[in-house]
Amino acid sequence: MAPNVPAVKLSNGYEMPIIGLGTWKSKPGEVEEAVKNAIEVGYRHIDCAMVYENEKEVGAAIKAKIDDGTVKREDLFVVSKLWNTFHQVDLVIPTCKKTIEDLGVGYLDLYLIHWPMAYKPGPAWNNRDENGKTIFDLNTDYLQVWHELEKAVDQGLVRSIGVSNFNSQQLDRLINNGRIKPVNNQVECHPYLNQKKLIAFCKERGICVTAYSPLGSPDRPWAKPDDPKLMEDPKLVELAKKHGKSPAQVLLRYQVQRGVIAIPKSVHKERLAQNINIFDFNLSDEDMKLVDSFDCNGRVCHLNWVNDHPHFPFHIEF
Ligand code: NAP
Ligand code: SBI
Repeated sequence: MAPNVPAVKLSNGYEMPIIGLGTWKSKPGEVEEAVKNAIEVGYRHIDCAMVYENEKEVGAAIKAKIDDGTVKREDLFVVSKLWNTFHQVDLVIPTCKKTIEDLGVGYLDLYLIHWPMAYKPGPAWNNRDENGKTIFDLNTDYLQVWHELEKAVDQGLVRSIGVSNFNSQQLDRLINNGRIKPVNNQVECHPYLNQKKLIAFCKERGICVTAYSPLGSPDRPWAKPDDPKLMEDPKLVELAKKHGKSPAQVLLRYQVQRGVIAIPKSVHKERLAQNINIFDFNLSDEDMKLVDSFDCNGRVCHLNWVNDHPHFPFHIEF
């Protein structure tokens, strides 16, 4: 039977399921089946982005599961993100509308600024100069982007707005200058980068946190054979054995037990089911402390190739 997934209440009253499906790297040819299977096994939260180049296929799967009566639109929590080449004020609302159109969902439950860094618009996701360097747009500030997202709420395109990959200073700048408070910050989070300080900071401000790459993103395109593999960490494997669960299940249970939303990606039905079946066991305080102790600044989505952008988020501690 599909588990009943708990939800986190957002500061504006909407509810966001604590486990969602990640869709980055899910190929257009496999993501449709993955999303259908995910809905089948109980997922109601889907994490999307225009830059994943698969929103039409995700949308086809959502439509299929609404058409066959498995879910209604209002049962789903659909998230998408505005990519860095669409930060310019006249591009934000049209880009949001294109995502809604591709997903075929009518409105988004949550729309995020994917990164605080604006890139030059153009045909590519990263428009590069003759040296292969991403061209930044230094005239567009994420605060202007935020004001456009506020208009998207006013226009009924999106129910909630938030950010991704924002640091504490960038969040406070939005809070102090915006009309609407961000409800969510989606950041890389797993035991090798447990984000304790950023999570506490967000909590104090009523902002919930979504953990991306909660399994350590082993399929990230820049992974090297010798990089540490979180799911194979011997201490984690031992803890998983003790609970009769998989390492992935322990990683996800760790997040939900600390009130953090997690969005594992998989295109395999058995893993999709495994990753949402985490509500029938508990990690003890001692187990949680052990997992906390794995923290080692092990960021995998470091984007160090754009670390000279003035709004690069990872130069300060959190
Ligand atoms: P992840 O969810 O940490 O890991 C995905 C990898 O784990 C895939 O290789 C998947 O393989 C494998 N996997 C899934 N379940 C498993 C299980 N039970 N046992 C063993 N292996 C398992 O990585 P991610 O895709 O980087 O992060 C998740 C989502 O977060 C993304 O898809 C995206 O939606 C979001 N994200 C957002 C940002 C951002 O900037 N906002 C950045 C990164 C990620 P199979 O698919 O083959 O099963
Ligand atoms: C992409 F589509 C291409 C590159 C890339 O690198 C950083 C991580 C990221 C992102 O920005 N959001 C993701 O889900 N993955 C990504 C996505």
